Amino acid sequence: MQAGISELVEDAAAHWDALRSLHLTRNVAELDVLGYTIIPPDVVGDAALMTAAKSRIVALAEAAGAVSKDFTTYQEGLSFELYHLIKQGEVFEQLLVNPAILALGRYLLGNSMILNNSLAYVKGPTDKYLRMHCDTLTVPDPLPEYRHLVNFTLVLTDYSRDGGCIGIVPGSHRYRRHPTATEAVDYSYMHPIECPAGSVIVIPGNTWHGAFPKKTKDLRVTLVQAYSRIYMAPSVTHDISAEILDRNGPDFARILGRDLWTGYDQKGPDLEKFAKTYRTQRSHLS
Ligand SMILES: O=C(O)CCC(=O)C(=O)O
Ligand SMILES: [Fe+2]
Repeated sequence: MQAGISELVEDAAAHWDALRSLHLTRNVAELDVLGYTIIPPDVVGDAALMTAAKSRIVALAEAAGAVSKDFTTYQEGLSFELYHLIKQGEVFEQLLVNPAILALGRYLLGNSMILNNSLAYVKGPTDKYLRMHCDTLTVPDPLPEYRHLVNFTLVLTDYSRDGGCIGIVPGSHRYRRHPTATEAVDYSYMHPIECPAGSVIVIPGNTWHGAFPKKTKDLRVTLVQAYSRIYMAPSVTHDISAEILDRNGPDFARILGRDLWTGYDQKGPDLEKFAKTYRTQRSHLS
């Protein structure tokens, strides 16, 4: 067998084993047909970490003055945002390498996937919708058929329509374009994603989504971990302290770009790292 083909065969078998053993095959079908999926709490695991993440995010938001801003930020319908959570608590470091998230993420983005964004939202009552958009903000139409970026939304409080949950247009990933300004505010096709705390909503970058107004008085709390293929410029810095890298394993370091050959200086690239690029060129699962 040719080297390139054997790599693809190996990659396919390894991904299928991981997806099957973690009970994620149904999610792959939903991603294909609907353009999103919900990983249920019992498959996500990490219940204690999710609860701890919620308390930490609310405390960070309050310390950042969220209460006086009614939990809003710069854009209509957008909740109070916190940035780069993995620099703000060990709990976030651990959730970054959740096994179910890694298995689905690597199936969608290749084993070489890296962290693109790390965000948290705290949303209070609002009568505003968050307008619909695709998360591949920097990719022009026509959007690519395979995934460049995937948003893993960790649901830390129960999601309901009246509670201002995310809304998704099922099947919109097939349009392979961003919504127009008119389409972005036509919420009639937006389907509420209702699910219990502890779930993870998987939203690949082509899928149209927004959020509903929040009629209930409590806070909606969300952690977003977005991952991308290696050639997309990350939204957050990968400059993470040695202390944080040392206390986490190799998966963590890889997601933070420590296997990338790019960013070299006059000494040139690390050839061992550079060689791995040829594998990703041959298999979109690598
Ligand atoms: O959680 C929400 O309200 C949606 C935010 C959003 O569009 C995103 O995380 O990409
Ligand atoms: Fe989004």
